[in-house]
Parts: sequence; structure tokens; C-alpha cells
Amino acid sequence: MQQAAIKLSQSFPKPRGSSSASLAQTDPQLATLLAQEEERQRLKVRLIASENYVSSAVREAGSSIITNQYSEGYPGARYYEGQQIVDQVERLAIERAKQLFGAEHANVQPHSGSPANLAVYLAFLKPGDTVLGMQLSHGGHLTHGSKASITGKYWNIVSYGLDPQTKRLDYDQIRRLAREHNPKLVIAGHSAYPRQLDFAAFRSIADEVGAILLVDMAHFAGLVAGGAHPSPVPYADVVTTTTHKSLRGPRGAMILCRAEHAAKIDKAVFPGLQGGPHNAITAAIATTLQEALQPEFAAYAAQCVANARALAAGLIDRGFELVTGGTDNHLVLVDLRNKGIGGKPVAAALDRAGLVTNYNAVPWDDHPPQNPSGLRLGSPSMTTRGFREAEFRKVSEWIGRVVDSGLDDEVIAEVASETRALCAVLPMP
Ligand code: DSN
Repeated sequence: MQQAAIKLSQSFPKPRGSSSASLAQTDPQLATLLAQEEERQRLKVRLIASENYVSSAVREAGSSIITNQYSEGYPGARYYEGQQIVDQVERLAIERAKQLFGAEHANVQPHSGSPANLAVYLAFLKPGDTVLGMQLSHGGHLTHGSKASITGKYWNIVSYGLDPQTKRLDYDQIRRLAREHNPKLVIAGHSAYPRQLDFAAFRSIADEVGAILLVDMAHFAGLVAGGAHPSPVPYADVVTTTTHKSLRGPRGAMILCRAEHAAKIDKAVFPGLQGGPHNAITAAIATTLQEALQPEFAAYAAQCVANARALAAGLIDRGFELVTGGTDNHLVLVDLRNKGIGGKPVAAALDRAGLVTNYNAVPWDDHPPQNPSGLRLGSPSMTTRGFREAEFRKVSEWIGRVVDSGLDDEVIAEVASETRALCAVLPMP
């Protein structure tokens, strides 16, 4: 038998069209681009609030051989054979998600945050039903009901916003809108709000009108995992999150929910919205969650908040105005109007100086979204690289120098050489 097998394999040609040669050998053009991106990530101070650096283990799992496989369905109930291993991988991710967040049920299949949120709409609503969510221009997400998103086109959206004085959430307004419009779904969560949310208040508002409460914790999931932000899980019916922001995993998403909603959520994800899950991403999520279960992750989450606070304090010292006057999470939203310059030219100049940010609307912005008045900054990536408060203070000084110089080329070049010099000595996974 053994001899026959050896003989047979000896007669096989090399695999056709799929080889074990490296990317650099088969596609040097793409390999060069990826090497350049690696350099960019290594040599720049990355301050996009929704980005991070995954570990080598997460990258390894995310590009693993399990990507070769199709797995429509759920562990133990697939539409394909050959799921002996992938079922175990997905169960591992599910159990770790439940353990990390104390959830009764976890679905780890959504391809990203928007499909995860859409699955919740599909699970609980009919087209035209009323949804109460945070206004995009006040810090909400597209899928919380923006007119530009499918959620604003297929559902009747009522938006809540911030208090004009404090720029913080106005829970009396949210309650009043809920009573007035009777939403079936209330959404808490944000993409650009630098403060913690009062989940108990949201729960009581949803209960008063009999609504499902969805918390989209995509931005602060890592802080929740590390105990640096209150958890929405005890309060919400459903919690959605991406896995690639402060949680520091691959680009993917999860839905956590109470056991009573599990069947509806699972059915909405598959077959409601998606076909097969991305198995390699499921594997990478599993190992991300294992990393987040370690004590070091709590230290990371606490440092993210301390760093964002140091950045905020440094910016205030340099005369910048911050929405809400500071932060208690991982992000800072700068209102540049007192500096007389728009977010877009500032973000472009900072990028040239080695500081990667994004321009962002501020509440009651009088400028268009294409050139809004704000700049959003976040601490998760550079906290992973090892920055602490002193380095984030330095970041505020760099931003101040660039902006206060009127985006002067010489100053930009000086700051660029300083940011590069610092990044060059920092380790990167
Ligand atoms: N809105 C994106 C961000 O916060 O960068 C995430 O969907």
C-alpha cells in the first residue's frame, strides 16, 4: 500500500495555478506595495481611533490554511462536509467571546460592523419600523440611521444628539424622543464621542417604550474587555462590535446577545444576510479573544484611556478646543474652529508630518463633511506600540507646532523627522 502511494505521488505534476512560491516571487508588484505599507505603519504615528496593530499570532491565524474552506451554517449544522476542524475553531471563538464579555450567546460570523448592525435590524424589525439612534454628525455611525446608509432608507429613523452646552448626550432628550416616537429599536454607541455611555439610562428608556436595546460597542470593545469602560452586556438585548479597533483583532465583527434572541440573531446573519463565514478571520478572532483574556490586556486598555487623557490635556494646554472638553475613552475630538483652519488641510499636513489622523465633523458643524471643522484622534494603535503619557504629550506638542505654524512646510519637515526617529526605534508586531 505504502509503496503504491509513493509511486502515485511521484507521478503527480506540481500544483497547477496555485504554488508554494512566495508573493515576492509570483507578484513582486503587489509584494512591493505591501512592504511599503508595512514601512508606513512602522514609521508613522498612527492616531486613527478605529485602527490598531494586530499581533503576529492574529496575522498568522488570519491568513491560515482554513481560508480554503466553505462553511455555510453553524458548528454542528453546516451545509458542507469537512467541518471537523472548523467547527472546533468557531466554537472556540464563540466560547471565548462569551467568557470575555459575560454574554449568553455570541455569533462570530458577521463580516464587519455594518453587516452586524444590519443583522440586528433584520432580526427585530420590518421595513418602515421606527429606530432611535445617534445622529451621525454628533458622533453616531452610518448604520445608526444616516440617510446615506441603507438603515436611513429602509427604516423610519429618529435621531438623538448632544446637549448644545455640554456636548454630552442628553438623556432627557433621548427619553422624550422615545416617548414621542415609540421606536422598536434603540441604539446606543458611537464612532466619535469621547465619553462613556450611561447604559442603565438607555435600558430604562428602551424599557419604557418596549424597545429592543442595541449597543454598538465597536469603538470601545477593547476597553470593555480590559475593564477600562463599563460593559453594556448586562443592560443590552444585543451588543455588536467590530473586532479590529480597540479589541485589536482582524477585520471582522461579533454579535453578543441574550439567549432568548440567539435564534433570531443567528438566522439574520446566516442565511439572512451572509453566506459562508470567513473561517480564517474566525480563527484570528479566536486568538484575539484569547489575547484579550490575559491580564496584560487590562493594562493595555487602561493605558489607552490614560494616553488619550494625556493627549487631551496636552492639546488643551496648546489652546485647542476639544468636544466635551476632554475624554474618558480612547478618542479625542478636536474642534479646530478657534484655530481658523479646516480639518481636511490639517489632517493632510499632519500626515506629511508623520501623524496619521482623520478629519471629522464636530457637533453643529457649519462646514460640509468633505472639509469639516474637526480632527479625530485615538490612542489604541500607538498604545500597542508602547507609547505612554509622555509620548502622547509629545504628540500634542507636534500637532500644536504644525497647526500653529499655519501648516508651514519647514515645520512639517522638522516634525516629520522627529516622528520618524521615534517610530524607528519602536517595536511593531
Ligand atoms: N466609522 C468608522 C470609524 O470609526 O473609523 C468605523 O466604522
